Amino acid sequence: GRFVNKKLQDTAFGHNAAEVFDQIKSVLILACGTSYHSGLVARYWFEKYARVPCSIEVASEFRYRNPVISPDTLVVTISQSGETADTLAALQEAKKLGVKHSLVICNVPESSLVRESDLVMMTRAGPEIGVASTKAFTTQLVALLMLLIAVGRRFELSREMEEKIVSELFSLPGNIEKVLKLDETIEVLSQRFADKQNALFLGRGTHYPIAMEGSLKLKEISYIHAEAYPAGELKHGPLALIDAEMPVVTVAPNNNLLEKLRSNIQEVSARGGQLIVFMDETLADAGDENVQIIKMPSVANIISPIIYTIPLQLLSYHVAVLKGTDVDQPRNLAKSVTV
Ligand code: F1P
Repeated sequence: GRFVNKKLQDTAFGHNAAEVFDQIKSVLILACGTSYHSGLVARYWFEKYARVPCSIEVASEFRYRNPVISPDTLVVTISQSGETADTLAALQEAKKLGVKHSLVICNVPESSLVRESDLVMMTRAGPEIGVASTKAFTTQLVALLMLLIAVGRRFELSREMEEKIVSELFSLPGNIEKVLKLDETIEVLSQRFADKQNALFLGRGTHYPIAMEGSLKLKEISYIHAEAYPAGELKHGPLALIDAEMPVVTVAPNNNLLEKLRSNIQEVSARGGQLIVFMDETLADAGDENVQIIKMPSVANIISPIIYTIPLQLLSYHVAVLKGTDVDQPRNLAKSVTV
């Protein structure tokens, strides 16, 4: 989009953005559902790359505990529709508690959250036709990377990292094209899910929220009970569930957490669990009878959450099509939850 230029201007977020960004001491993210998951990824980014103190909560819980919040916090709401009642109520609660600055990442310009926020970043993903957020999610992540640059500059984001983020953003279209070529492989893979009642998703670091999002998509459109765990939590309970009837989807990009993830993969495979591992092509091996490896393009850590989301979305889509559920209009769900 038009905000991705070499010199990201503060004004991309609103005319008084520079003034706001200069004052803030921390970031608080509030969102629901898929939008909450993009916020979870952003928390890793803000803290890891820029040392911006960042907290996040599901907006639907925020107002029930009289949160302690400092006025120089930037409240960032994230919402595809801009009409999610809980997110709106959380923003209003934050203002009541004295917060002075708010920013929304949103896909609908004429929405309530846009009206109620000081600063705005439009995702411009185009209309989300289906109920379940998909392209809204990946564009939220892009918007959050741009916010990381704008806010992070005032904290400890290095010049080098800033340039890296910009150049990796430019690499996204080409990498996404590559991932979309996996569509047929994933369609075949989806057959392994159609008769299953449960599935588990594992990830670490920024890819734990991606595992959460993969599991939410499977629930929303394929009606398969799915849970996501940080891979390290496997041995603290969920391992008891593993058998051949529980496919385990693992997101394993090329980063320094991969070695730890490998031992989790062995834990599952040794118990007869069926593993599907989305893995960087430069590291992928052949797998074994219990482990199916799907080779992903090798990408920089900073953008891999965006890239690894796509095969998980495709997987839910193909499982839903196989099961004959309505991909665009899942039962019981509304496009924007306004009550
Ligand atoms: C939040 C959300 C979506 C989900 C569904 C119900 O919406 O939980 O993530 O896919 O549509 O609402 P929003 O605040 O991002 O519009």
